[in-house]
Amino acid sequence: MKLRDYYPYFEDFHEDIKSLAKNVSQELEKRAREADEKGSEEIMRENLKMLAELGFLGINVPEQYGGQGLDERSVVLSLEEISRGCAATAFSLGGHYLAVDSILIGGDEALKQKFLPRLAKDSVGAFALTEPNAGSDAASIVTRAEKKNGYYVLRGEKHFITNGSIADVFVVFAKTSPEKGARGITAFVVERGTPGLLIGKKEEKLGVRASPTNQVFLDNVEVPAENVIGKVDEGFKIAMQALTRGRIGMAAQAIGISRLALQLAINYAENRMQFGQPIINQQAIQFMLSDMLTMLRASEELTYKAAWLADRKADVTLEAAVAKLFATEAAKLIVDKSMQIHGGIGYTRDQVIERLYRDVRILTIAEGTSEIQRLVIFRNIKKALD
Ligand code: COS
Repeated sequence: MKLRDYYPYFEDFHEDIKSLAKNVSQELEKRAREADEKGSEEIMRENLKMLAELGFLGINVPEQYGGQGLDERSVVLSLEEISRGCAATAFSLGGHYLAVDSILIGGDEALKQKFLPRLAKDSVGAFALTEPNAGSDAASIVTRAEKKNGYYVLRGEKHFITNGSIADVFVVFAKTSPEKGARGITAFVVERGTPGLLIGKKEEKLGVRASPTNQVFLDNVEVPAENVIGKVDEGFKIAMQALTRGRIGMAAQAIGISRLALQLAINYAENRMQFGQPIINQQAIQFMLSDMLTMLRASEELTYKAAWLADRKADVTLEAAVAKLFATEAAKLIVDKSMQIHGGIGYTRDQVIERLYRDVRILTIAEGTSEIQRLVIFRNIKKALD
């Protein structure tokens, strides 16, 4: 099926992006099981290297900084296809994009020139906002940044940092004016190897196990003032804007997982014989499959539309939240139904659906829980009805 025949949001070149991403996804799929079982950082490094060589790390970085200069729709199609082959790799790529987007959104020319070419080529990014006591309430972070002789000295502790152990470039959010709440947060770029930047324990996760998640400690890390992203005290908005794009990407990851779960369910139902015939002949199974496709179509529509609006430079805070909420919750249901169709065998490690069941669970939590998406939607609800 050609995208353009079905959705008005795409142009011809998007077809090429999708097929390139599909090809690389097939490669990633070959080691997805091993990566999951071992929780392998090494495989993730190799996967990201492969993606880097094909230009995916810099997909939305303008060509003048060494990237591909493509759009949000290309990001969506890439994440969707990659997630279908290896959800953990798409999750790490999404973490990288949050760092890239923070610099794209808030960085001045000098900062973009300093970091984007590396991030577009082969450096992996991480986005360090969350802290032990600041998850959904992101403005309550307590990591401090104090200015001293042309440097900012960062002190604090970050938690659940995607790519922590493999990132070369960290976007770190810290309080510069603690008394000012959300209006007192600044974004910094911190390079791996900077004294005092310490990577802590790797979390043993339920799913997306090959995507490393770490604690990150900032023990009096001296960051040059030129590494401030945008203006001092204005970092919270950069975080929110980067997360808005990230949420469209999360919705895309949900689509990739949903599509695979549906495909696996159809294949299984066509081949599984019970009561003398394939179970796909049973109306109960047919109805489940129909519901799954309906949810998938709705997820696609919301996600592609949000990306298309983002490419038109519209404010997509609301659309990103709607797409993320719907697509990730739908993915959870779709994967669950697929497992139900698989029956007992689906509950075993032998089946891909067992991995998807674990991988999908993070999507309604990361980059803003479903409850945070509802909060964002509610705050925009009147505007939506104008
Ligand atoms: N785009 C641009 N600016 C935004 C914004 C957005 N999407 N959301 C908020 N802002 C701005 C507000 O306009 C406000 O600006 P002013 O000070 O100029 O008025 C400022 O940021 C503070 O916003 P607000 O008062 O809404 O902040 P809250 O503390 O209420 O937090 C939520 C808002 C809950 C939406 C935010 O904390 C959030 O998204 N939390 C989830 C964090 C998350 O996704 N974590 C995942 C971990 S990172 S992988």
